Amino acid sequence: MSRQIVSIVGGKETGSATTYPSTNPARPGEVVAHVGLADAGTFAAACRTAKEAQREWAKVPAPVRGRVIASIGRLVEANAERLAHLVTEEIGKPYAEALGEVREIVDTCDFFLGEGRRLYGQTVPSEMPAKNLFTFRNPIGVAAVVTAGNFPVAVPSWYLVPALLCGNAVVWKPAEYAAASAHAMYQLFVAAGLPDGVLNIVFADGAATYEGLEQALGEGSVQKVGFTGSSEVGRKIGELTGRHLQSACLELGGKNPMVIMPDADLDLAVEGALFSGFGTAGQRCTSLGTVIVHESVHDEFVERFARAVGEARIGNPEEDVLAGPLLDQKFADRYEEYLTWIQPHHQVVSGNIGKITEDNPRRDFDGDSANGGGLYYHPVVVDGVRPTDRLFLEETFGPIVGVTTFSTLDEAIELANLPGYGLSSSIYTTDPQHAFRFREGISAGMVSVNNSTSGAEAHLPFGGNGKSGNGSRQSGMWVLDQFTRWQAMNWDHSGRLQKAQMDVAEIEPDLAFRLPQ
Ligand code: UN1
Repeated sequence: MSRQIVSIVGGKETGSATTYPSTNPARPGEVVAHVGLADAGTFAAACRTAKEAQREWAKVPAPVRGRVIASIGRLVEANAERLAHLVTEEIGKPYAEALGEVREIVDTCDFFLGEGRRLYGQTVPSEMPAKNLFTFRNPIGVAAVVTAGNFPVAVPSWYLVPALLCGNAVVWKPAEYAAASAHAMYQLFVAAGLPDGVLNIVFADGAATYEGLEQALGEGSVQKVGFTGSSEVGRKIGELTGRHLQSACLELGGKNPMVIMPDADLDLAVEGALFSGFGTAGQRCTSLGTVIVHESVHDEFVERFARAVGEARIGNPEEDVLAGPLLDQKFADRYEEYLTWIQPHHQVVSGNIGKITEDNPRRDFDGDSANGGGLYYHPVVVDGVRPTDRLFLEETFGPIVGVTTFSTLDEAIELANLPGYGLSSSIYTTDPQHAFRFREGISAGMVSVNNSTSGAEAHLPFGGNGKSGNGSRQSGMWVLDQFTRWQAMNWDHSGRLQKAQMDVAEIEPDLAFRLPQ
């Protein structure tokens, strides 16, 4: 069933300049939603509307805002299956994973509903008598949130929930190809009682969003930009916000390494590599990039890994499959380009590559492959990857994993850091010393031991370094620093002017004192 959806600003549907068809990647002929795209002016106007609404929203006591977050969680829970089916229909994420993604919104609400009753500031002793010091967390104002479509609802909730809880208004620009899922989530949020204008959803293409954002920043109607997407666009957003003396919250790509030590449980490592590399068809920013396996277990690991990949079910995302189709045609096109990075010195150990079709079939495949078919691709494992290869150095969003070898842990850590990203990482080992040495040496914001590179829990800090982000962190209590600014207050009730650093009592020590011999 195809829907017509448009941006909603201040509680009202807006007009749109053009229409974008968001299609089902399992059956690209099927339009999930006709999405009206707004222009830059609409985006900037949404930020002005949000600015207006934010004043009143900030006055609502934080515990009451926390109750709204609690209601959002309940509404999402009560609509979980519907929302998850829509996510599966629109971006091809296997249903079990889509349901997990919806669960992540509820987890985020569960965490932040209590924060409404904390949102702690501090009382701090003063250096002078009859004077008290305090800190307060103030909302920042308006957050413009621009999100990708591989996690069309969970990742946006990491921004939206804490931003709203802290007393900010939000203008949310989701990915066009995941617009119907975003629109459904918007409806659940407003059903919880958010006043008009506190949460606004704007569908727009990248160029209009950038222009609208530039205008809004110039007008002073945006105080924080949250962005999840590519490193390339992240740089542009970082530059733009920097010019306006703001620091964006940037969550970008990854080339996430998995190190396999000679002491690893190889069955566990194979299972971890399979899910890390090919779950969500390799389209998580936390997906596995390169397996860095010790030379002594390389042959055995590669053989078992290739077998597991060969046996994995790819197909209809409504069924019990490891992966469904790629998110959208533009991702399929880009992925086909990554396949051209495979060189003569590489060995593809996983079988066929490219799109699954009647002429390029896959065992047990039950997806639609006739007449152009769904955007299904063979999962690819490339052995013999070298540190100078593009396949080793650059993110390859999609179902392709490289394999390389090492001889010492130091060398493995160096290889793991070489591409210059720093989102997630993993090590398989049974030796705690290896685990902690790896943790210390790896540049990534997240480290898994004997677990997938993907699958971070919603109440730990999520975020990257290097090309994966600017050090900002989402989730849990750490994200509060993105959506609030600390304010320091001092209150002198002595009835006179006490000058800091000058009118301070001195206690003279006897610094020449020594213990008797
Ligand atoms: C992303 O791909 O942008 O840790 C986020 C994970 C998920 C989130 C991924 N919880 O894999």
